[in-house]
Amino acid sequence: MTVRGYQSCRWVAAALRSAAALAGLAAIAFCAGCGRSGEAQAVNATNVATEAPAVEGEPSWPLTGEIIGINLERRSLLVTHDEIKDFMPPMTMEFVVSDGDLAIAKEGQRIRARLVQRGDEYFLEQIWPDDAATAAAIAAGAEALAKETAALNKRIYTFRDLGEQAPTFTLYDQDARVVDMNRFRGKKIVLNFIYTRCPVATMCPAATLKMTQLQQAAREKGLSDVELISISLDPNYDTPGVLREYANARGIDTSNFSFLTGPEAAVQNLLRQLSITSFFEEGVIKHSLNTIVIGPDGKLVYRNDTEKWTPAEFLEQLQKLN
Ligand SMILES: [Cu+2]
Repeated sequence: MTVRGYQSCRWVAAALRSAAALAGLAAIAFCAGCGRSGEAQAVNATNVATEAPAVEGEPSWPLTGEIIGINLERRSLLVTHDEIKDFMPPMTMEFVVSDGDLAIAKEGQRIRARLVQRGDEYFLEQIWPDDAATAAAIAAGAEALAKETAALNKRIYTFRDLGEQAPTFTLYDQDARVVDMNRFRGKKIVLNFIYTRCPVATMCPAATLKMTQLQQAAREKGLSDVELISISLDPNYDTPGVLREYANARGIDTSNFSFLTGPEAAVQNLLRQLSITSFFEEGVIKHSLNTIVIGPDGKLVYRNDTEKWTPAEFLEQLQKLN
C-alpha cells in the first residue's frame, strides 16, 4: 500500500505539473517574426545532421571543408573545401563569416556550412564542426537520449520528476566544443532553454538577463561550483557561432555560463524528458519558460515553470545545496 500511495502521489505530482505546463502554455507568447521554415522534425537519433534551410532567392550551397586560415581584419576564413556539386570543384577560398564564427574558428577544424553568394562575395553561414570524432560523439549522445526517452515512454509519467536523475546529454557549447553532462558532475546547475532569435522581451531575453544576474549574485555570495546552462530551442539556427555572438553581444562571462546546441532530435528528447513545451506553429516557435536546478549528484531538485522566476529564488535554491 505504501508503494502504491507513493506511486499515486508521484502520479498526482505529474498530473499537476502537466496542468501547470498547460496553464503556462496559455501564456506562451507568440513569437511573431521569429519564424523558421520547416517543421519540427521527428525525434529520432538518426536525425543528427542538421542543415539550415536555404533562404529563398539567395543562391546557396551546402559545403564541407577544412579551415586553414583565419583573417581577423577581413573577417574571413580561408577554407579548403570539397567538391560542391554542380557549382565548384574542390579548392581553397576565402569566405566572410559572422563575428561569432570568426571568434571560435580554429585552424585545422573540419566544418560543414552553407555557402551563400551575395553579389561577388562568398559567405559561410550555419557553420558546424564536422570532424569524425566530434560527429561520432554528438551522434552517440543523441542516440543515448533517444533511448532514454523511449524508456521513459514506458512509464506512467513519461518525464523525469523532481528527485530523479537529470537527462544526460552531449552537445556543442558556444565555442564549438563537445560538452557532455559529465563535465558538470559535482556542480550546482541552473538549466533553462532559450533561443537567440526570441523577440519576446519577457521570455528568452529576460531569462538570459536574469541568468547573468544569478551568476553575479552567486559569485558575490561566494558560492562555488555553480554552472548556468542555456540550451537552444532553435538548434538548427543557433550554431555555436551564433551562440558565441549572442553571449558576446551581452558581455556574458561564459566561464560558468554555457550556451549549448546540437542535433534537433537531441534537443527534442531533452524537452520531452524534462516536460518542457516548445513547438512550431505557423512558422513560429512557441515555448514555455522552465528553469531547473540540478544538484551535484545529478538529480533534479527544483524547478519553476513560469517566466516569473527570480534570481533571488534560484540563489536560495543553490545555497541550500551547499
Ligand atoms: Cu523565447
